[in-house]
Amino acid sequence: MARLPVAPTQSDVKLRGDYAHAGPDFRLAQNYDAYTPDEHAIWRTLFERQSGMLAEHAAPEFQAGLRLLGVDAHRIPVLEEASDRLKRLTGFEVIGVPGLIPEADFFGHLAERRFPVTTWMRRRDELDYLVEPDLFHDFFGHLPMLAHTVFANFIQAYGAIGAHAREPAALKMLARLYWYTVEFGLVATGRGLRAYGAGILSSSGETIYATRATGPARIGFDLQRVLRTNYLIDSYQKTYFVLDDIEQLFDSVLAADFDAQFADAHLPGYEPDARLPTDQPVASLATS
Ligand code: HBI
Ligand code: FE
Repeated sequence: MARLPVAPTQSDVKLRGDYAHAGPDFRLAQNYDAYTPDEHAIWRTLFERQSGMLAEHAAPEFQAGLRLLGVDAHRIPVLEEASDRLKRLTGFEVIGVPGLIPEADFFGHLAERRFPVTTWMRRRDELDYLVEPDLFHDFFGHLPMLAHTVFANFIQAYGAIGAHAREPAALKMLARLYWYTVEFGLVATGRGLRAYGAGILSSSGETIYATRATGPARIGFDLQRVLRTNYLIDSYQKTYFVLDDIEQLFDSVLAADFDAQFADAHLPGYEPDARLPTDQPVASLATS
């Protein structure tokens, strides 16, 4: 799965995308005919593996979103087709990008209801893990939830907050929020714990781990706690935050005073495995 560096543009990961041909806002045309038969086959392998896990592990909103997008298991999706569908559903547009892009550009796109999707596919020796987000992670992991209006509204609001935040400490807090929700979020349902995070649902190992394993802590979502919690980029998470429902995410962000939160951004963060007396543990796991 893709594990994003905290500050992608300052990381020493060598980005492999075609940045030379991207536009000033990092847009890159998909160049669909350049995908090889093996790349289509890699898509199919990943799609079949992950979609088989959704019924028992994914939030109902994610499953519904994937159906609404009408994705074909057998070939790499055409971004413009998905974009047309998503635009009709929630007004979100899909644009191609070479990979990780600078935070300011990323936030700017989200704030304008555009979701950037990496155009290249991982190699066959990277089915289970890669450092950068690729097409499978971005498309399969992220687009289904963007077919849900409240979630789409949350992403736009998140982008708008980020577009106004410039201090590195504030960006660090926003990265934690994205990480623990959009990438690694869980939600409680009447049928047990389910994942809605793209980092979880684009990884077969973490899909099981996040929803079933006894090791990690699962605690009730608390915006301030999330904004202060450091995360791990090269292993499964030690802590997952659980929403009561998707609306809670948008509501808590709408109600929050981010400037007050950012004022504390210089304080040391909680460790990824911190356990606080105020944490509300969620006991139920995924049930089939
Ligand atoms: N760029 N393409 C892409 N995808 C991301 O998820 C992404 C990014 N740039 C910055 C970024 N994420 C992070 O800084 C998040 O914390 C927002
Ligand atoms: Fe992602």
